[in-house]
Amino acid sequence: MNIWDEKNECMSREEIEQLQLERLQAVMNRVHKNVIHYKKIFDNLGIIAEDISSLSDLSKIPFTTKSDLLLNYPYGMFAVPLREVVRIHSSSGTTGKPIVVGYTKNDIKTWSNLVARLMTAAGVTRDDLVQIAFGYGIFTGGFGMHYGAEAIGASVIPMGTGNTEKQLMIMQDYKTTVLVSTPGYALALAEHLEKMGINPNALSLKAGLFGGEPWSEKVREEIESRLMLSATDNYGLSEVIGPGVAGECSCKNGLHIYEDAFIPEIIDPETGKVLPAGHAGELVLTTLTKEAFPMIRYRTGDITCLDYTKCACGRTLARMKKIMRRSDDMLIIRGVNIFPAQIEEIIYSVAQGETPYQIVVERKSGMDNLEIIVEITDKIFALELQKQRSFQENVKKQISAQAGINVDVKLVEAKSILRQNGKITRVIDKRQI
Ligand code: DLL
Repeated sequence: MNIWDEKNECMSREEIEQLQLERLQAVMNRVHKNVIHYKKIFDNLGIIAEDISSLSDLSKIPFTTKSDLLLNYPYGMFAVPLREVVRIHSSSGTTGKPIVVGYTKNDIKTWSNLVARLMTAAGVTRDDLVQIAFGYGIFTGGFGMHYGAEAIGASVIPMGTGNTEKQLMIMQDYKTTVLVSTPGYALALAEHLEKMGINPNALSLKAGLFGGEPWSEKVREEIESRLMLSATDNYGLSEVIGPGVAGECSCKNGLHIYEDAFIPEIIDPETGKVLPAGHAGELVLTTLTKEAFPMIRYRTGDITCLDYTKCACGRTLARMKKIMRRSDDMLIIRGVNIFPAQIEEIIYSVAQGETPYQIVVERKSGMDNLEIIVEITDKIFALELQKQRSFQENVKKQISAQAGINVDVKLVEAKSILRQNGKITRVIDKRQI
């Protein structure tokens, strides 16, 4: 079994912990000096890097949350001057403004190597043709996976998202061996393949690297049998680096977390208390090697649990179980993160006030679909068809511009959305992961 960085992926537990402690102290010094947010917190609590003499001392430091990032929008959490930043990506905030993350030249190298590790673990080699069907742009998926595949020396086909028929044509003609996408899009490709009457055995796919959204073992089996490939999971988030935080090896028994670059902790999402290994809770990550955008104890909102036993592949890194769910109400639609509060803000602003609505998420022909159902009230111009249409268009346009996804907007009669105890359930998610 190939390992990209044997030195860092196969250390003894003592070696990993020693390296983590040294790097943690260094990153604490850097953020204390360069990030006002952390300087204030450390000074208020009287904490300096030397107070952290073992990894268990990490719990003395408060968490960093999405709201801290929003309060410091856009560049307040950067630990280097902008002139050192060579790349900017972003991800959804809970409302209004997005989260902005930056990378120095070194960060891009670090990131590429982390992604090269997960790709190698999933079986990718320099002989592969890797078709990347993630968005290239402000989302970290496309560029993140692209640079990792190039670091390995594989041939990359930077397809981007959508255009399913063309994806399949290229897959057939160019003899793609590795597919990189969300698991949802892999299912959509499988569905289209069947519709076009193409036998998956006629493709050259051997591996599929899927991430960006939660998926189950059942979905893995479905993708593997419909696309005739070996499917592995990989995990990451923009705030921490993008893809490249953790990935499965061919044992498919948990995602290896690159612990020389990140310290994982599991906490009780209610109390914030650190939980022992094996207990499910919210994953908290501290970055150890990032220059532009270091994060100390970042609350990911993702629920999982950790296993520190050695894997049959030889890696000694902790493994996290597949993400089970979120600790908050974030939705992931075709790989894009959406907070219901973001959508509500847009609906109310177009309606110029509160108005009854419901969000319904379904999977249609393998693709996530988000529909917003809005009751027609005076605000939405009962009886005025043209104005109703312009309301629908306006909501769609603003959600597309602010959240980056296309949605359907359906208008229904007043009082027709089901209420329980007088209240509308805001989000109905009918997808089964
Ligand atoms: O989704 C980074 C990424 C891209 C990871 C491509 C893997 C592949 P964000 O847009 O910031 O970054 O979304 C991060 O997506 O907190 C999880 O809730 C969810 N997520 C990402 N990967 C997985 C996964 C990218 N493998 C958020 N399983 C995270 C479950 C995932 N959820």
